[in-house]
Amino acid sequence: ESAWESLRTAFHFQPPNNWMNDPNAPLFYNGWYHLFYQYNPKEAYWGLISWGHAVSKDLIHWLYVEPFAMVPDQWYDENGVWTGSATMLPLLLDGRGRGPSITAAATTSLEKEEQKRRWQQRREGDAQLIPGIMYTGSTNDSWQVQSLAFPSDPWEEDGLLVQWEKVADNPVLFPPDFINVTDFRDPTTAWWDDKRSLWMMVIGSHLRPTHTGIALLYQSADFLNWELVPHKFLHLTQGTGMWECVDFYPIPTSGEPRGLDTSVSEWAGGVKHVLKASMDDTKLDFYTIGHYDTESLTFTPDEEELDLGSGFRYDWGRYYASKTFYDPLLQRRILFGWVNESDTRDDDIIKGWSGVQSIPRQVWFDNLTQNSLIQWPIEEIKSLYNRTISLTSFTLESGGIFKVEEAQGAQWDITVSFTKPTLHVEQGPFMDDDSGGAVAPFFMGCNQNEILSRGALGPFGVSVLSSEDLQEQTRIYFYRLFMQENSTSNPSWKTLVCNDLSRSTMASHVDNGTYGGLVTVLQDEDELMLRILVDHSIVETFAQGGRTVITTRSYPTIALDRLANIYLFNDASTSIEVRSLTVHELSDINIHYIN
Ligand code: DQQ
Repeated sequence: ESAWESLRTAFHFQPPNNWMNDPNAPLFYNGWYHLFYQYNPKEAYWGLISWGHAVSKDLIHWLYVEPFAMVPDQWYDENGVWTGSATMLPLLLDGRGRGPSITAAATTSLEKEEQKRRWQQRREGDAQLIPGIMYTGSTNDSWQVQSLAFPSDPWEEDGLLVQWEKVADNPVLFPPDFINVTDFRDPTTAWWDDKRSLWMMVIGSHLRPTHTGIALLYQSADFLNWELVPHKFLHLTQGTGMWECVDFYPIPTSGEPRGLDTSVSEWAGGVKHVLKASMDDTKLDFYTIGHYDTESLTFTPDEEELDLGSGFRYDWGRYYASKTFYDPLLQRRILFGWVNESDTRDDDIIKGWSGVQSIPRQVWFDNLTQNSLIQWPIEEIKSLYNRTISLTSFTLESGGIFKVEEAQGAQWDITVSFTKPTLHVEQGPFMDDDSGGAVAPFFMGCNQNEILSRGALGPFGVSVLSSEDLQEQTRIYFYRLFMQENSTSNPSWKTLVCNDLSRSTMASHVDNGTYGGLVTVLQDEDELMLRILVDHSIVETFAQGGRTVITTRSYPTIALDRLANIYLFNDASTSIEVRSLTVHELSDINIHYIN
Protein backbone atom coordinates (compact mmCIF):
# COMPACT_ATOMS: atom_id res chain seq x y z
CA GLU A 1 0.00 0.00 0.00
CA SER A 2 2.74 2.44 0.87
CA ALA A 3 4.26 1.63 -2.52
CA TRP A 4 1.10 2.85 -4.21
CA GLU A 5 1.17 6.02 -2.11
CA SER A 6 4.74 6.65 -3.18
CA LEU A 7 3.74 6.68 -6.84
CA ARG A 8 1.43 9.64 -6.48
CA THR A 9 2.99 12.86 -7.77
CA ALA A 10 4.09 15.64 -5.41
CA PHE A 11 4.29 18.70 -7.67
CA HIS A 12 2.07 17.83 -10.63
CA PHE A 13 -1.64 18.57 -10.73
CA GLN A 14 -3.80 15.60 -9.82
CA PRO A 15 -7.41 15.58 -8.59
CA PRO A 16 -8.02 14.36 -5.04
CA ASN A 17 -8.81 10.88 -6.36
CA ASN A 18 -10.26 8.86 -9.23
CA TRP A 19 -9.97 9.46 -12.96
CA MET A 20 -8.75 12.57 -14.81
CA ASN A 21 -8.13 13.00 -18.52
CA ASP A 22 -8.04 16.07 -20.79
CA PRO A 23 -7.18 19.56 -19.53
CA ASN A 24 -10.07 21.89 -20.38
CA ALA A 25 -10.47 25.63 -20.89
CA PRO A 26 -7.29 26.90 -19.20
CA LEU A 27 -7.62 30.65 -18.68
CA PHE A 28 -6.48 33.67 -16.70
CA TYR A 29 -9.10 35.86 -15.04
CA ASN A 30 -9.11 38.34 -12.19
CA GLY A 31 -5.62 37.46 -10.99
CA TRP A 32 -6.13 33.68 -11.05
CA TYR A 33 -5.23 30.93 -13.46
CA HIS A 34 -7.99 28.39 -13.94
CA LEU A 35 -7.68 24.78 -14.98
CA PHE A 36 -10.70 22.59 -15.66
CA TYR A 37 -10.33 18.90 -16.36
CA GLN A 38 -12.23 15.86 -17.56
CA TYR A 39 -13.07 14.11 -14.31
CA ASN A 40 -14.84 10.93 -13.33
CA PRO A 41 -15.32 11.59 -9.61
CA LYS A 42 -16.71 8.10 -8.98
CA GLU A 43 -14.10 5.70 -10.35
CA ALA A 44 -10.42 5.50 -11.22
CA TYR A 45 -11.25 4.85 -14.88
CA TRP A 46 -13.01 6.80 -17.62
CA GLY A 47 -16.79 6.99 -17.23
CA LEU A 48 -19.44 9.66 -16.76
CA ILE A 49 -17.41 12.85 -17.07
CA SER A 50 -17.85 16.14 -15.17
CA TRP A 51 -15.61 19.21 -15.22
CA GLY A 52 -13.30 19.40 -12.24
CA HIS A 53 -11.97 22.86 -11.43
CA ALA A 54 -8.78 24.19 -9.87
CA VAL A 55 -7.22 27.63 -9.50
CA SER A 56 -3.68 28.87 -9.05
CA LYS A 57 -1.74 32.09 -8.74
CA ASP A 58 1.36 30.67 -10.45
CA LEU A 59 0.29 27.60 -12.50
CA ILE A 60 2.24 25.42 -10.03
CA HIS A 61 0.46 25.67 -6.66
CA TRP A 62 -3.17 24.63 -7.20
CA LEU A 63 -6.31 24.77 -5.11
CA TYR A 64 -9.29 22.51 -5.75
CA VAL A 65 -12.55 24.36 -6.31
CA GLU A 66 -15.91 22.93 -5.34
CA PRO A 67 -18.50 22.30 -6.67
CA PHE A 68 -17.54 20.97 -10.12
CA ALA A 69 -17.79 23.62 -12.81
CA MET A 70 -20.17 21.49 -14.87
CA VAL A 71 -21.90 18.15 -14.41
CA PRO A 72 -24.00 16.09 -16.85
CA ASP A 73 -27.43 17.49 -15.96
CA GLN A 74 -29.03 18.39 -19.32
CA TRP A 75 -30.33 16.16 -22.10
CA TYR A 76 -27.56 17.49 -24.32
CA ASP A 77 -24.70 16.49 -21.98
CA GLU A 78 -26.31 13.70 -19.99
CA ASN A 79 -23.76 11.22 -21.28
CA GLY A 80 -20.79 13.43 -20.36
CA VAL A 81 -19.56 17.01 -20.26
CA TRP A 82 -16.66 16.55 -22.62
CA THR A 83 -13.75 18.66 -23.72
CA GLY A 84 -14.01 22.38 -24.39
CA SER A 85 -12.14 25.66 -24.50
CA ALA A 86 -12.50 29.15 -23.11
CA THR A 87 -12.62 32.37 -25.09
CA MET A 88 -12.28 35.76 -23.40
CA LEU A 89 -15.29 37.82 -24.50
CA PRO A 90 -16.27 41.44 -24.14
CA LEU A 91 -19.75 40.31 -23.16
CA LEU A 92 -22.95 42.28 -23.38
CA LEU A 93 -25.45 42.23 -20.59
CA ASP A 94 -29.10 42.06 -21.43
CA GLY A 95 -29.94 45.05 -19.24
CA ARG A 96 -30.43 43.43 -15.87
CA GLY A 97 -26.73 43.19 -15.51
CA ARG A 98 -25.73 39.92 -13.92
CA GLY A 99 -26.33 36.32 -13.07
CA PRO A 100 -28.39 34.33 -15.52
CA SER A 101 -29.02 37.46 -17.51
CA ILE A 102 -25.61 37.32 -19.15
CA THR A 103 -26.04 36.78 -22.83
CA ALA A 104 -23.47 36.40 -25.53
CA ALA A 105 -25.91 37.36 -28.22
CA ALA A 106 -26.07 40.85 -29.61
CA THR A 107 -29.42 40.75 -31.34
CA THR A 108 -30.58 44.30 -31.92
CA SER A 109 -28.53 46.64 -34.05
CA LEU A 110 -27.97 48.84 -31.02
CA GLU A 111 -26.49 45.89 -29.21
CA LYS A 112 -24.38 45.13 -32.23
CA GLU A 113 -23.00 48.66 -32.11
CA GLU A 114 -22.26 48.24 -28.42
CA GLN A 115 -20.64 44.89 -29.12
CA LYS A 116 -18.37 46.50 -31.67
CA ARG A 117 -17.48 49.28 -29.29
CA ARG A 118 -16.55 46.76 -26.62
CA TRP A 119 -14.43 44.82 -29.02
CA GLN A 120 -12.60 48.05 -29.81
CA GLN A 121 -12.02 48.52 -26.08
CA ARG A 122 -10.82 44.99 -25.84
CA ARG A 123 -8.14 45.68 -28.36
CA GLU A 124 -7.19 48.81 -26.51
CA GLY A 125 -6.87 46.64 -23.46
CA ASP A 126 -9.43 48.22 -21.17
CA ALA A 127 -12.64 46.28 -21.61
CA GLN A 128 -13.56 43.72 -19.04
CA LEU A 129 -13.33 40.31 -20.63
CA ILE A 130 -15.43 37.45 -19.37
CA PRO A 131 -14.60 33.85 -20.25
CA GLY A 132 -17.16 31.91 -22.24
CA ILE A 133 -16.76 28.16 -22.46
CA MET A 134 -17.71 26.15 -25.53
CA TYR A 135 -17.71 22.42 -24.87
CA THR A 136 -18.89 19.13 -26.30
CA GLY A 137 -21.87 17.46 -24.71
CA SER A 138 -22.52 13.82 -25.34
CA THR A 139 -26.33 13.73 -25.48
CA ASN A 140 -28.74 11.20 -23.99
CA ASP A 141 -28.52 9.28 -27.28
CA SER A 142 -24.78 9.82 -27.68
CA TRP A 143 -24.75 12.53 -30.29
CA GLN A 144 -21.93 15.01 -29.96
CA VAL A 145 -23.15 18.61 -29.82
CA GLN A 146 -21.56 21.90 -28.78
CA SER A 147 -22.84 23.99 -25.90
CA LEU A 148 -21.98 27.25 -24.19
CA ALA A 149 -21.56 28.11 -20.53
CA PHE A 150 -20.81 31.39 -18.75
CA PRO A 151 -19.84 32.26 -15.19
CA SER A 152 -22.94 33.12 -13.16
CA ASP A 153 -21.50 36.22 -11.55
CA PRO A 154 -17.99 37.01 -12.68
CA TRP A 155 -18.06 40.58 -11.35
CA GLU A 156 -18.37 40.77 -7.61
CA GLU A 157 -19.74 37.80 -5.79
CA ASP A 158 -17.88 35.11 -7.65
CA GLY A 159 -14.55 36.42 -8.85
CA LEU A 160 -13.23 32.84 -8.69
CA LEU A 161 -15.74 31.64 -11.29
CA VAL A 162 -17.08 28.86 -9.09
CA GLN A 163 -20.62 28.86 -10.51
CA TRP A 164 -21.22 28.21 -14.19
CA GLU A 165 -24.41 28.45 -16.15
CA LYS A 166 -25.26 26.66 -19.36
CA VAL A 167 -27.13 29.01 -21.73
CA ALA A 168 -30.80 28.56 -22.57
CA ASP A 169 -30.12 28.21 -26.30
CA ASN A 170 -27.98 25.09 -25.87
CA PRO A 171 -26.93 23.15 -27.79
CA VAL A 172 -25.63 25.78 -30.15
CA LEU A 173 -24.21 23.36 -32.73
CA PHE A 174 -25.20 19.98 -34.11
CA PRO A 175 -22.97 17.79 -36.28
CA PRO A 176 -23.14 18.62 -40.02
CA ASP A 177 -24.80 15.94 -42.12
CA PHE A 178 -21.67 14.67 -43.88
CA ILE A 179 -20.01 13.40 -40.71
CA ASN A 180 -21.02 10.79 -38.16
CA VAL A 181 -22.88 12.18 -35.13
CA THR A 182 -20.25 10.69 -32.83
CA ASP A 183 -17.36 12.41 -34.65
CA PHE A 184 -17.90 16.03 -33.66
CA ARG A 185 -16.05 17.23 -30.64
CA ASP A 186 -13.65 19.47 -28.72
CA PRO A 187 -14.17 23.06 -29.94
CA THR A 188 -11.09 25.33 -29.89
CA THR A 189 -10.71 28.72 -28.30
CA ALA A 190 -12.34 31.12 -30.78
CA TRP A 191 -10.49 33.96 -32.47
CA TRP A 192 -11.85 37.26 -33.69
CA ASP A 193 -11.60 37.87 -37.43
CA ASP A 194 -11.18 41.60 -37.60
CA LYS A 195 -11.66 41.91 -41.35
CA ARG A 196 -15.03 40.21 -41.34
CA SER A 197 -16.12 41.03 -37.77
CA LEU A 198 -16.78 37.39 -36.97
CA TRP A 199 -15.75 34.89 -34.33
CA MET A 200 -14.05 31.81 -35.74
CA MET A 201 -13.55 28.40 -34.19
CA VAL A 202 -12.52 24.89 -35.15
CA ILE A 203 -14.01 21.49 -34.32
CA GLY A 204 -12.24 18.21 -35.07
CA SER A 205 -13.70 15.29 -37.00
CA HIS A 206 -12.91 12.84 -39.79
CA LEU A 207 -14.35 11.61 -43.06
CA ARG A 208 -14.86 7.94 -42.35
CA PRO A 209 -14.70 6.48 -45.90
CA THR A 210 -11.28 7.97 -46.60
CA HIS A 211 -10.00 8.02 -43.01
CA THR A 212 -9.23 11.72 -43.45
CA GLY A 213 -8.76 13.85 -40.35
CA ILE A 214 -10.46 17.24 -40.72
CA ALA A 215 -10.68 20.60 -38.94
CA LEU A 216 -14.19 22.03 -39.43
CA LEU A 217 -14.22 25.81 -39.45
CA TYR A 218 -17.15 27.73 -37.95
CA GLN A 219 -18.01 31.43 -37.81
CA SER A 220 -20.37 33.53 -35.74
CA ALA A 221 -21.25 37.19 -35.35
CA ASP A 222 -22.58 36.82 -31.80
CA PHE A 223 -20.92 33.69 -30.39
CA LEU A 224 -24.31 32.01 -30.12
CA ASN A 225 -25.34 31.37 -33.73
CA TRP A 226 -22.64 29.46 -35.58
CA GLU A 227 -22.39 28.38 -39.18
CA LEU A 228 -19.99 26.16 -41.04
CA VAL A 229 -17.69 28.22 -43.25
CA PRO A 230 -18.69 27.34 -46.82
CA HIS A 231 -15.42 25.75 -47.95
CA LYS A 232 -15.76 23.63 -44.77
CA PHE A 233 -12.20 22.72 -43.76
CA LEU A 234 -9.42 24.75 -42.25
CA HIS A 235 -7.18 21.79 -42.99
CA LEU A 236 -7.29 18.04 -43.61
CA THR A 237 -4.81 15.18 -43.71
CA GLN A 238 -5.51 11.86 -45.34
CA GLY A 239 -5.01 8.67 -43.37
CA THR A 240 -4.90 10.31 -39.95
CA GLY A 241 -8.40 9.40 -38.71
CA MET A 242 -10.38 11.25 -36.06
CA TRP A 243 -8.89 14.53 -34.81
CA GLU A 244 -9.62 15.21 -31.15
CA CYS A 245 -8.83 18.32 -29.13
CA VAL A 246 -7.71 20.45 -32.07
CA ASP A 247 -5.75 23.55 -31.09
CA PHE A 248 -4.97 26.48 -33.41
CA TYR A 249 -2.96 29.54 -32.45
CA PRO A 250 -0.60 32.22 -33.73
CA ILE A 251 3.08 32.14 -32.86
CA PRO A 252 5.43 35.11 -33.38
CA THR A 253 8.51 34.21 -35.39
CA SER A 254 10.89 36.77 -33.88
CA GLY A 255 11.35 39.10 -30.96
CA GLU A 256 9.35 39.52 -27.78
CA PRO A 257 6.84 38.57 -26.55
CA ARG A 258 7.06 34.94 -27.56
CA GLY A 259 3.32 34.34 -27.32
CA LEU A 260 0.28 36.07 -28.79
CA ASP A 261 -3.41 36.30 -28.09
CA THR A 262 -5.32 33.74 -30.14
CA SER A 263 -7.00 36.48 -32.21
CA VAL A 264 -3.76 38.02 -33.51
CA SER A 265 -3.17 37.25 -37.19
CA GLU A 266 -0.69 39.98 -38.12
CA TRP A 267 2.48 40.81 -36.24
CA ALA A 268 5.34 43.17 -36.95
CA GLY A 269 8.04 40.61 -36.29
CA GLY A 270 6.25 37.96 -38.35
CA VAL A 271 3.69 35.39 -37.32
CA LYS A 272 2.94 31.78 -38.17
CA HIS A 273 0.16 29.51 -36.96
CA VAL A 274 0.35 26.20 -35.15
CA LEU A 275 -2.26 23.52 -35.80
CA LYS A 276 -2.39 20.63 -33.35
CA ALA A 277 -4.58 17.54 -33.39
CA SER A 278 -4.78 14.67 -30.94
CA MET A 279 -4.96 11.62 -33.17
CA ASP A 280 -7.48 9.17 -31.82
CA ASP A 281 -5.95 6.23 -33.78
CA THR A 282 -2.52 6.52 -32.20
CA LYS A 283 -3.27 8.60 -29.09
CA LEU A 284 -0.51 11.02 -30.07
CA ASP A 285 -0.49 14.83 -30.22
CA PHE A 286 0.90 16.03 -33.55
CA TYR A 287 1.47 19.61 -34.59
CA THR A 288 2.48 21.45 -37.71
CA ILE A 289 3.54 25.05 -38.31
CA GLY A 290 2.27 26.98 -41.29
CA HIS A 291 0.43 29.93 -42.72
CA TYR A 292 -3.16 30.88 -41.95
CA ASP A 293 -4.61 32.78 -44.88
CA THR A 294 -7.30 35.08 -43.52
CA GLU A 295 -8.70 35.62 -47.05
CA SER A 296 -9.17 32.02 -48.14
CA LEU A 297 -9.54 30.84 -44.53
CA THR A 298 -7.22 27.92 -45.03
CA PHE A 299 -4.11 26.79 -43.26
CA THR A 300 -1.08 25.54 -45.19
CA PRO A 301 1.88 23.82 -43.50
CA ASP A 302 5.23 25.38 -44.34
CA GLU A 303 6.72 22.02 -45.28
CA GLU A 304 4.63 19.26 -46.83
CA GLU A 305 6.72 16.50 -45.22
CA LEU A 306 5.97 18.05 -41.84
CA ASP A 307 2.20 18.08 -42.34
CA LEU A 308 -0.04 17.13 -39.43
CA GLY A 309 0.42 13.48 -38.51
CA SER A 310 3.76 12.84 -40.18
CA GLY A 311 5.88 15.60 -38.72
CA PHE A 312 6.39 16.88 -35.21
CA ARG A 313 4.79 15.68 -32.02
CA TYR A 314 4.61 17.72 -28.88
CA ASP A 315 5.86 14.72 -27.03
CA TRP A 316 7.37 11.36 -27.95
CA GLY A 317 6.07 9.60 -24.86
CA ARG A 318 2.61 9.37 -23.41
CA TYR A 319 1.00 12.77 -23.67
CA TYR A 320 -2.43 13.52 -25.12
CA ALA A 321 -5.39 15.86 -25.51
CA SER A 322 -3.22 18.89 -24.85
CA LYS A 323 -4.41 22.47 -25.00
CA THR A 324 -2.76 25.90 -24.97
CA PHE A 325 -3.96 29.27 -23.75
CA TYR A 326 -2.59 32.78 -23.98
CA ASP A 327 -1.45 34.13 -20.63
CA PRO A 328 -2.09 37.89 -20.80
CA LEU A 329 -0.27 38.46 -17.50
CA LEU A 330 3.12 37.35 -18.76
CA GLN A 331 2.37 37.48 -22.49
CA ARG A 332 3.20 33.90 -23.21
CA ARG A 333 1.50 30.77 -24.51
CA ILE A 334 1.13 27.92 -22.06
CA LEU A 335 0.54 24.25 -22.90
CA PHE A 336 -1.19 21.70 -20.69
CA GLY A 337 -1.35 17.99 -21.52
CA TRP A 338 -2.86 14.86 -20.05
CA VAL A 339 -0.41 12.14 -19.05
CA ASN A 340 -2.21 8.83 -18.69
CA GLU A 341 -1.10 5.93 -16.51
CA SER A 342 0.80 3.10 -18.17
CA ASP A 343 -0.01 0.53 -15.52
CA THR A 344 -3.21 -1.53 -15.66
CA ARG A 345 -6.78 -0.54 -14.93
CA ASP A 346 -6.70 -2.87 -11.92
CA ASP A 347 -3.62 -1.07 -10.62
CA ASP A 348 -5.49 2.23 -10.98
CA ILE A 349 -8.44 0.89 -9.02
CA ILE A 350 -6.08 -0.19 -6.23
CA LYS A 351 -4.24 3.15 -6.34
CA GLY A 352 -7.59 4.93 -6.38
CA TRP A 353 -6.47 7.40 -9.01
CA SER A 354 -5.46 7.69 -12.63
CA GLY A 355 -4.08 10.51 -14.76
CA VAL A 356 -1.76 13.48 -14.23
CA GLN A 357 -1.43 16.89 -15.88
CA SER A 358 2.03 17.60 -17.24
CA ILE A 359 3.98 20.53 -15.82
CA PRO A 360 2.67 23.52 -17.81
CA ARG A 361 5.06 24.28 -20.65
CA GLN A 362 5.70 27.58 -22.32
CA VAL A 363 5.73 27.14 -26.11
CA TRP A 364 7.45 29.39 -28.63
CA PHE A 365 8.93 29.31 -32.12
CA ASP A 366 12.41 27.82 -32.40
CA ASN A 367 14.37 30.57 -34.12
CA LEU A 368 17.33 28.27 -34.69
CA THR A 369 15.65 25.36 -36.46
CA GLN A 370 13.05 27.72 -37.96
CA ASN A 371 10.57 24.89 -38.35
CA SER A 372 9.54 23.68 -34.93
CA LEU A 373 8.49 24.70 -31.44
CA ILE A 374 10.38 24.94 -28.20
CA GLN A 375 8.59 23.63 -25.11
CA TRP A 376 9.98 24.49 -21.72
CA PRO A 377 8.70 24.06 -18.15
CA ILE A 378 7.29 27.37 -16.93
CA GLU A 379 9.70 29.52 -14.92
CA GLU A 380 7.45 29.35 -11.84
CA ILE A 381 8.66 25.82 -11.16
CA LYS A 382 11.73 27.42 -9.61
CA SER A 383 9.62 28.40 -6.62
CA LEU A 384 9.77 24.70 -5.65
CA TYR A 385 13.58 24.43 -5.55
CA ASN A 386 14.74 23.65 -2.05
CA ARG A 387 18.21 22.14 -2.42
CA THR A 388 20.71 22.22 -5.24
CA ILE A 389 23.63 20.00 -6.16
CA SER A 390 26.03 21.27 -8.82
CA LEU A 391 29.00 19.61 -10.50
CA THR A 392 31.17 20.69 -13.41
CA SER A 393 33.65 19.22 -15.92
CA PHE A 394 34.30 15.56 -15.52
CA THR A 395 34.78 12.58 -17.77
CA LEU A 396 32.59 9.51 -17.96
CA GLU A 397 34.81 6.71 -19.25
CA SER A 398 33.36 4.08 -21.53
CA GLY A 399 31.21 1.77 -19.43
CA GLY A 400 31.37 4.24 -16.55
CA ILE A 401 28.70 4.95 -14.01
CA PHE A 402 28.67 7.94 -11.68
CA LYS A 403 26.48 8.24 -8.63
CA VAL A 404 25.21 11.70 -7.74
CA GLU A 405 25.85 11.83 -4.00
CA GLU A 406 23.22 13.20 -1.63
CA ALA A 407 20.58 12.87 -4.33
CA GLN A 408 18.18 10.42 -2.75
CA GLY A 409 14.59 11.18 -3.57
CA ALA A 410 11.90 11.17 -6.24
CA GLN A 411 11.31 14.90 -6.87
CA TRP A 412 13.91 16.52 -9.10
CA ASP A 413 14.63 19.07 -11.77
CA ILE A 414 17.88 17.87 -13.37
CA THR A 415 19.92 19.65 -16.02
CA VAL A 416 22.96 18.03 -17.59
CA SER A 417 25.15 19.17 -20.45
CA PHE A 418 27.52 16.88 -22.38
CA THR A 419 30.13 17.81 -24.95
CA LYS A 420 28.75 16.65 -28.29
CA PRO A 421 30.73 13.55 -29.23
CA THR A 422 31.68 12.97 -32.87
CA LEU A 423 33.54 10.42 -34.98
CA HIS A 424 34.97 10.90 -38.43
CA VAL A 425 32.61 8.72 -40.37
CA GLU A 426 31.86 9.74 -43.93
CA GLN A 427 29.72 7.91 -46.49
CA GLY A 428 29.25 4.10 -46.13
CA PRO A 429 29.96 1.23 -46.38
CA PHE A 430 27.67 0.83 -43.42
CA MET A 431 27.92 -1.41 -40.41
CA ASP A 432 31.16 -3.15 -41.41
CA ASP A 433 33.51 -0.23 -40.92
CA ASP A 434 35.41 0.63 -37.74
CA SER A 435 32.89 3.05 -36.31
CA GLY A 436 32.09 0.73 -33.45
CA GLY A 437 28.40 0.77 -34.16
CA ALA A 438 27.86 4.47 -34.80
CA VAL A 439 26.76 3.78 -38.36
CA ALA A 440 23.25 2.61 -39.11
CA PRO A 441 22.05 1.84 -42.61
CA PHE A 442 18.55 3.14 -42.01
CA PHE A 443 16.54 5.07 -39.48
CA MET A 444 16.56 3.59 -36.02
CA GLY A 445 14.20 4.56 -33.25
CA CYS A 446 14.53 4.32 -29.50
CA ASN A 447 12.65 1.03 -29.39
CA GLN A 448 15.48 -0.84 -31.14
CA ASN A 449 17.08 -1.77 -27.87
CA GLU A 450 19.21 -4.64 -29.05
CA ILE A 451 21.05 -2.34 -31.48
CA LEU A 452 21.17 0.56 -29.09
CA SER A 453 22.65 -1.36 -26.18
CA ARG A 454 26.23 -0.23 -26.95
CA GLY A 455 27.66 1.85 -29.75
CA ALA A 456 30.48 4.27 -30.34
CA LEU A 457 28.45 7.32 -29.34
CA GLY A 458 25.71 6.02 -27.15
CA PRO A 459 23.82 5.40 -25.10
CA PHE A 460 24.94 7.86 -22.45
CA GLY A 461 22.81 9.88 -20.11
CA VAL A 462 21.04 9.92 -16.78
CA SER A 463 19.42 7.20 -14.76
CA VAL A 464 16.67 8.30 -12.36
CA LEU A 465 14.34 6.48 -9.97
CA SER A 466 17.26 4.07 -9.61
CA SER A 467 17.65 1.56 -6.85
CA GLU A 468 21.10 1.42 -5.23
CA ASP A 469 21.88 -1.83 -7.04
CA LEU A 470 20.54 -0.44 -10.37
CA GLN A 471 18.07 -3.30 -10.64
CA GLU A 472 15.42 -0.67 -11.12
CA GLN A 473 16.19 2.46 -13.11
CA THR A 474 14.57 4.71 -15.69
CA ARG A 475 17.22 5.64 -18.23
CA ILE A 476 17.23 8.83 -20.27
CA TYR A 477 19.92 8.88 -22.91
CA PHE A 478 21.37 10.25 -26.09
CA TYR A 479 22.56 8.05 -28.92
CA ARG A 480 24.37 9.52 -31.93
CA LEU A 481 24.27 7.63 -35.22
CA PHE A 482 25.48 8.24 -38.75
CA MET A 483 22.43 7.22 -40.73
CA GLN A 484 19.89 7.75 -43.45
CA GLU A 485 16.65 9.13 -42.09
CA ASN A 486 14.73 7.61 -44.99
CA SER A 487 15.53 5.77 -48.21
CA THR A 488 16.06 8.94 -50.22
CA SER A 489 18.05 11.06 -47.76
CA ASN A 490 21.83 11.19 -47.49
CA PRO A 491 23.33 9.73 -44.35
CA SER A 492 24.36 12.26 -41.71
CA TRP A 493 24.80 12.49 -37.96
CA LYS A 494 21.50 12.11 -36.14
CA THR A 495 20.85 12.25 -32.43
CA LEU A 496 18.28 10.08 -30.75
CA VAL A 497 16.98 10.87 -27.29
CA CYS A 498 15.12 8.20 -25.36
CA ASN A 499 13.28 7.47 -22.12
CA ASP A 500 14.00 3.79 -21.56
CA LEU A 501 11.53 2.01 -19.28
CA SER A 502 12.87 -1.50 -19.83
CA ARG A 503 14.37 -1.61 -16.32
CA SER A 504 12.07 0.95 -14.71
CA THR A 505 10.18 -1.54 -12.56
CA MET A 506 10.25 -5.08 -11.23
CA ALA A 507 6.49 -5.25 -11.75
CA SER A 508 5.70 -7.36 -14.77
CA HIS A 509 2.39 -5.97 -15.96
CA VAL A 510 3.26 -2.35 -16.68
CA ASP A 511 4.54 -0.69 -19.84
CA ASN A 512 8.29 -1.19 -20.18
CA GLY A 513 8.87 0.21 -23.66
CA THR A 514 11.43 2.76 -24.78
CA TYR A 515 10.09 6.08 -26.03
CA GLY A 516 11.75 8.90 -27.85
CA GLY A 517 12.76 10.32 -31.17
CA LEU A 518 15.27 12.39 -33.06
CA VAL A 519 16.37 15.71 -31.70
CA THR A 520 17.80 18.38 -33.97
CA VAL A 521 21.39 19.28 -33.09
CA LEU A 522 22.73 22.06 -35.26
CA GLN A 523 26.20 21.76 -36.71
CA ASP A 524 27.59 24.63 -34.64
CA GLU A 525 26.07 23.39 -31.39
CA ASP A 526 28.79 21.64 -29.44
CA GLU A 527 26.80 20.40 -26.47
CA LEU A 528 23.96 17.98 -25.90
CA MET A 529 21.60 19.00 -23.16
CA LEU A 530 18.95 17.23 -21.10
CA ARG A 531 16.50 18.68 -18.62
CA ILE A 532 14.56 16.06 -16.71
CA LEU A 533 11.67 16.52 -14.29
CA VAL A 534 11.15 13.56 -12.01
CA ASP A 535 8.08 13.24 -9.80
CA HIS A 536 7.66 9.74 -8.34
CA SER A 537 5.91 8.06 -11.27
CA ILE A 538 6.42 10.59 -14.04
CA VAL A 539 9.58 11.53 -15.95
CA GLU A 540 9.51 14.48 -18.37
CA THR A 541 12.57 14.90 -20.57
CA PHE A 542 13.30 18.16 -22.44
CA ALA A 543 16.19 17.62 -24.83
CA GLN A 544 18.38 20.31 -26.41
CA GLY A 545 16.60 23.24 -24.77
CA GLY A 546 13.12 21.83 -25.37
CA ARG A 547 13.28 20.80 -29.03
CA THR A 548 12.26 17.23 -28.30
CA VAL A 549 10.16 16.26 -25.30
CA ILE A 550 9.45 12.80 -23.90
CA THR A 551 7.05 12.13 -21.05
CA THR A 552 6.75 8.65 -19.61
CA ARG A 553 5.51 6.89 -16.49
CA SER A 554 7.58 4.66 -14.23
CA TYR A 555 6.27 2.45 -11.44
CA PRO A 556 9.25 1.44 -9.35
CA THR A 557 8.75 -1.16 -6.64
CA ILE A 558 12.07 -0.61 -4.81
CA ALA A 559 13.38 2.77 -5.99
CA LEU A 560 10.68 4.71 -4.16
CA ASP A 561 11.00 8.02 -2.30
CA ARG A 562 14.37 8.13 -0.45
CA LEU A 563 15.40 4.84 -2.03
CA ALA A 564 15.52 6.46 -5.45
CA ASN A 565 18.93 7.61 -6.69
CA ILE A 566 20.38 9.52 -9.61
CA TYR A 567 23.27 8.21 -11.71
CA LEU A 568 25.03 9.34 -14.86
CA PHE A 569 26.12 6.53 -17.14
CA ASN A 570 28.08 6.03 -20.31
CA ASP A 571 27.47 2.82 -22.25
CA ALA A 572 29.20 4.15 -25.35
CA SER A 573 32.57 2.77 -26.38
CA THR A 574 34.14 6.24 -26.34
CA SER A 575 34.46 8.48 -23.29
CA ILE A 576 31.98 11.31 -22.75
CA GLU A 577 32.61 14.73 -21.22
CA VAL A 578 30.10 16.08 -18.72
CA ARG A 579 30.26 19.87 -18.77
CA SER A 580 27.83 20.51 -15.97
CA LEU A 581 25.21 18.86 -13.87
CA THR A 582 22.67 20.73 -11.76
CA VAL A 583 20.14 18.92 -9.64
CA HIS A 584 17.37 20.77 -7.81
CA GLU A 585 15.24 18.97 -5.29
CA LEU A 586 11.60 20.08 -5.53
CA SER A 587 9.09 20.64 -2.73
CA ASP A 588 5.55 19.26 -2.56
CA ILE A 589 2.71 21.49 -3.69
CA ASN A 590 0.18 19.98 -1.25
CA ILE A 591 -3.00 20.71 -3.18
CA HIS A 592 -6.01 21.34 -0.97
CA TYR A 593 -9.49 22.77 -1.24
CA ILE A 594 -9.89 26.49 -1.35
CA ASN A 595 -11.33 27.69 2.01
N1 DQQ B 1 -11.68 13.07 -24.22
C1 DQQ B 1 -12.96 13.71 -24.15
C2 DQQ B 1 -13.37 13.99 -25.56
C3 DQQ B 1 -12.06 14.01 -26.27
C4 DQQ B 1 -11.30 12.92 -25.59
C5 DQQ B 1 -13.93 12.83 -23.41
C6 DQQ B 1 -9.81 13.04 -25.79
O1 DQQ B 1 -14.06 15.21 -25.68
O2 DQQ B 1 -12.21 13.83 -27.66
O3 DQQ B 1 -13.49 12.60 -22.09
O4 DQQ B 1 -9.09 12.37 -24.80
